[in-house]
Amino acid sequence: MKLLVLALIGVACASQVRYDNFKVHRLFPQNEDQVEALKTLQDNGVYDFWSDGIGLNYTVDVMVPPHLEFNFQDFLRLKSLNAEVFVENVQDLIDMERAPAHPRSMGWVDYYDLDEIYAWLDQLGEDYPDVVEVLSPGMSYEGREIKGVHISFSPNNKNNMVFIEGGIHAREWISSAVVTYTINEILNSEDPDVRKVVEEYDWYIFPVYNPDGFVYTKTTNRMWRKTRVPYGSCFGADPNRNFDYRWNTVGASNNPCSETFAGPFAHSEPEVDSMTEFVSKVENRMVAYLSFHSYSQLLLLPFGHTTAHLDNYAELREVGLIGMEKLKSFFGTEYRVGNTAEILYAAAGTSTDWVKGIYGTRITYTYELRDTGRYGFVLPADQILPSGIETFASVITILEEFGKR
Ligand code: 0X9
Ligand code: ZN
Repeated sequence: MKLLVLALIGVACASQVRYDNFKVHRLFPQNEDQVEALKTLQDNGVYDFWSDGIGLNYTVDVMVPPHLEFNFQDFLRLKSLNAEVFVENVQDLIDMERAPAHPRSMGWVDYYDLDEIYAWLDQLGEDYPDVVEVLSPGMSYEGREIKGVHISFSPNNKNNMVFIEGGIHAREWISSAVVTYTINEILNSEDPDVRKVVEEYDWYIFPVYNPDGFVYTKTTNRMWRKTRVPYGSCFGADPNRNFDYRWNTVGASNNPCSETFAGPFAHSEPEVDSMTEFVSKVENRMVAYLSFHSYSQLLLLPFGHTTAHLDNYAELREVGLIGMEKLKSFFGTEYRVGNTAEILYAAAGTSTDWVKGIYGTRITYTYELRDTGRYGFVLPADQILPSGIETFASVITILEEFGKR
């Protein structure tokens, strides 16, 4: 309890602490060995013990953050402790105290609608007025905003900017979910190693690059990939073939009915046009550009039009491998690392190729998130949190590694 109070006081001035998916477990120690183990656990300060007394005649309530849930379960098993989940999501309790701002609170236990994601972004702007600026530099064909956040902990970080884009392909829901998870961790992680890294950077983060397509996957066709611009009898160009670098030279189609239709000309899609315009205004401050897709568990390096190892391929690969080791350390998820054309297929006109090709940004990666095909694009919601945890950690490791070089 004391810890929690201190934590709350500590950050109250800066912003609200959030407890999304923090569970409270109620434990029933039945022998002295279990009591001693719990006391030791309390002493090491990792978990927040909501109840102060630990003894044979007491129940013990412990709050567990989502990223430590697995460790905690191990502990329970090791000590044969009887337990039940007492509170499923602490943030829900906190939200119930306040008037609900939007229908569902973001918790990474489910895939959310565009309105919910945008309401959450707006709420962040209100909750963190000194740190979060809500932006909507982009516009979709059907007139939806492409909303994102600029997170800045210090004006000194201005020229150390990381740009993150998710949801460029509509059906790849896990991408938008991992990107919102990333925003949440940047703002709320209490891990000192994470804080050190995130607070050294300025962040521009857009979880839903293709909002028309995203909405269409919710209302009409779960498997929609492209934009929703009408082209004759078919709809949509592939936004990730529409960028103006080696546009439509390989791995793209001239057929508007194809899933990889490059569009009638580069930047024909309003989403790509407006967002590239925005990137061109901030690119001089950009050190990294990360694009999130699914699926296949790959970390892709430019370029997509050639298997040649161009630019800083070697360091991107080296650091990428270190990042993927970190990613694997949580749940054993394995990624392959390499040039797009080499380990996936040739594809020109992608966002990261454009950034690397036109601006030469040093750190440029495309993630193909979970899984390897068992569920494909329809990744079960219970994989959102583990995907978020492992992916975010790898991003931090990658930035840390580049920082050392
Ligand atoms: O084909 C794509 O656009 C991406 N794969 S997906 O299954 N998500 O559609 C791969 C893009 C490769 N990226 C770069 N060349 N940068
Ligand atoms: Zn994709």
